[in-house]
Amino acid sequence: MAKTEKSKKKIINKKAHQTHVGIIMGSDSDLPVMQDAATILNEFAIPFELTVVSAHRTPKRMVEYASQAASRGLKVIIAGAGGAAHLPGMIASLTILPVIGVPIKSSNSIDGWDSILSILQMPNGVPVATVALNAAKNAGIIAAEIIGTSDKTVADKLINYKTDMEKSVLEKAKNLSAKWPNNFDE
Ligand code: RP5
Repeated sequence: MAKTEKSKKKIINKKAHQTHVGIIMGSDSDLPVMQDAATILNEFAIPFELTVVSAHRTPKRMVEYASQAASRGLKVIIAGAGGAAHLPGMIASLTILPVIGVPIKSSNSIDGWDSILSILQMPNGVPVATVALNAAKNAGIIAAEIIGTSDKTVADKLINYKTDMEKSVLEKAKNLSAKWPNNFDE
């Protein structure tokens, strides 16, 4: 292999090791929901990777992804799927990394409960931290909170995020009280 090719490969590998969160989904049709996790991780400047891994259509890829995740330097996996949503649970069965599951209301969902229960009702010993239906943003925030336990920069960003959220709600309450006075805020 030429020297430049070798060093290019080194740079790519180094980059892969810096990735802290793996966002995976059963199909690219899950992306409109799952991209909310990517957006919030970008806000917190947390490096992530995003790809399709299907429990049913690419079972070998799923086993490989889960088995290599920790040694590749990932700290958390966010897994989203719809319908018979086996991806998060199967990933959790193959890694000791925390797995956050995002139930998705997809084309093969009856009403979303199928996805929720497939991800939520895991047996003892193999937990999946399950967020609400389509709540990929919250999955991203939990991932950031996990990273934030050992990364002060991320922890500080989370504190700012929560402070901004509080300010915005207090502002809304203030605006409402101008038209709808309440004894609590008097
Ligand atoms: C699930 O089936 C995927 O996670 C997706 O939510 C759903 C539909 O997939 P496509 O048929 O759109 O590829 O495995």
